[in-house]
Amino acid sequence: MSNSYRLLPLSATQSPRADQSILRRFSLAKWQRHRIFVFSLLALLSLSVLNLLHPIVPALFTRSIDWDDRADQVRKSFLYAYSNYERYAYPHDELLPLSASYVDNFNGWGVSIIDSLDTMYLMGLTPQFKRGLLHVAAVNFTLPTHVFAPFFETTIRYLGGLLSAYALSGEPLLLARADELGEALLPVFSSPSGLPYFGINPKTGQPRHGAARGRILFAEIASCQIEYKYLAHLTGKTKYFHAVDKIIGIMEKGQREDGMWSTFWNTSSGEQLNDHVSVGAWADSSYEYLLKGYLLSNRTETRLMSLFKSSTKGILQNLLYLSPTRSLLYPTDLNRGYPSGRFEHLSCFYPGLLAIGVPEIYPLDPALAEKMSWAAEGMAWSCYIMYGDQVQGGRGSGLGPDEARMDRVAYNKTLHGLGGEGGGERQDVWEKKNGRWWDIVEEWKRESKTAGRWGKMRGKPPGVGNLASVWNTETKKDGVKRDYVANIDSYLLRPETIESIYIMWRTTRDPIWREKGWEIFQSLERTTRQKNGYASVLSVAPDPDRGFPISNEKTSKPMPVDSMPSYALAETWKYLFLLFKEDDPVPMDRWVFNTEAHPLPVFDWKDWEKAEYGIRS
Ligand code: DMJ
Repeated sequence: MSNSYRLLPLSATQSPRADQSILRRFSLAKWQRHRIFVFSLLALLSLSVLNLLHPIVPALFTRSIDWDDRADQVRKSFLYAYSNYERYAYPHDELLPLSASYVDNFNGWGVSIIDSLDTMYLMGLTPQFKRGLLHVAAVNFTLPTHVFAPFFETTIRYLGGLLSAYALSGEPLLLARADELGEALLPVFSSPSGLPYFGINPKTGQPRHGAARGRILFAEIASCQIEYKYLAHLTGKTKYFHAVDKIIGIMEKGQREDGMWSTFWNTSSGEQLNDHVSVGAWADSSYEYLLKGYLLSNRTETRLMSLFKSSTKGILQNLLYLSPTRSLLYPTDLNRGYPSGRFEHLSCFYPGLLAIGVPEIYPLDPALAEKMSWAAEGMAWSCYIMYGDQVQGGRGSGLGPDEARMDRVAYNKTLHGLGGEGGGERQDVWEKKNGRWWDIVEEWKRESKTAGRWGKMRGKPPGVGNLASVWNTETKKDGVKRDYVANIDSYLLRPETIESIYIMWRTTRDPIWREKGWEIFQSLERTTRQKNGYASVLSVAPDPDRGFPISNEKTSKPMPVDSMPSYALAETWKYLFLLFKEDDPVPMDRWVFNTEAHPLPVFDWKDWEKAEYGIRS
């Protein structure tokens, strides 16, 4: 007879005295219950203490992981990529890892070498760095008269690469060549408005429009600020400063009411040409350089900060949306006010930028800074999820698609339309607002303030917090809606997600970001490593039944593409290495990364420079 059977009638009808053995057993059971209660209490207490300690002493929780060893594994991986470049492609622009050959797609000046110099310096790859210097000494920054250097790419990769390697190593040759290149590119600003042309012939000084004649992208307008201003400071050449600072004046005048700028501009007139706004392709780094220019000048160029603040507010209010089921927070672009629902890999630099901006904005606008920190965390997590969803127990690529199309709630006339229960909105109004994060957060703030004690908000806002990855597309295996389809399914060795993960780690010290970065590094190794280097892949998301749509049958991996872009050497491996390295060789309070991950040092303008450039603080 079991205890439980005998105890039941006791509690219901019998006196405890009636059966001493039952009483003894009951007492024993009571004692056992006490013990369980005490143990549970202790366990709860320890969990709470651990939970309290977690953000304060994250090192306690990762002590068993040798992060420097992981940094070393990244270093070896970079070395594998670069050695293959040196073997099959040196001194050309980029390695073709499948054909063990090369391509000259960025002026033929050896972009992989110059883009890699600072990565090699930081990783302590001295022989490779020295061979890189020999190339810098020998390279001829010239082109046949009918060929034009693209200004944006030449600035961020070559000029940024030379300046950063100079700042780290102090090697005068690097500055001399940077100055020579800066001079050769300078006639690009000779348009009537002062905006840069698309390209320039460095020999003749002849500028040229891009494929869309007379039109330039917003990203191409201002992504030269920090390179040219640092060069102005190093050389004392005021023309460098004035050429790029004029663009800030044009941006100040042209800032839209919503705080942003259009993606297409007329080079000659300096006017904006379309009603399309984005933080992804066509726009990204021009927003980035507002904050970074301010920080590089040791917070003295305050006009850059006010543009950064107003544009950040506009972006947070207008471009951030939540997916309907998983509440994935993502930035999208607006066409005439309508969100496209596109979530680009390129825009995954943005959470990192916000994280850097939070302490800068806080003294000026604490409420905006609070939203920035939520948005940074939520979007960085969504960017990671794009990778995490493709891991699929190690069967998938573990890499994020170049672009996802996010689900949105479809307009339902009865529910959302005129006379319906949802407030009655016209379809066009609904299409713009449905899922807009700023409005949802404002609503959440109002509601949780009323619900919470002492008017304090409870929990994390919508779109913020860690989500689990989903195994497969909806209803196939785990039955969870993903909320997106990968509509550009390739992974091009891009850095943006790793960049934000790195910044989230440096700013929050939450080890989860390092763990996620490690997961991505392992996916990179598994999916993109080839016999002669690393290769982009055509497709990251396999169909649960049929595997990768275009796959390499021998390996059942996604089909590789014959390309190893120089930005992977400059950015992807560098951010991974710095994420795991315990000692930080480029602390964020003293270094500012250009958009190609080339760190430039924060500097103080001299008095004469302040007077010349009208810098007051
Ligand atoms: C890089 O060349 C730079 O980060 C640029 O700003 C945009 N993206 C590419 C890599 O994806």
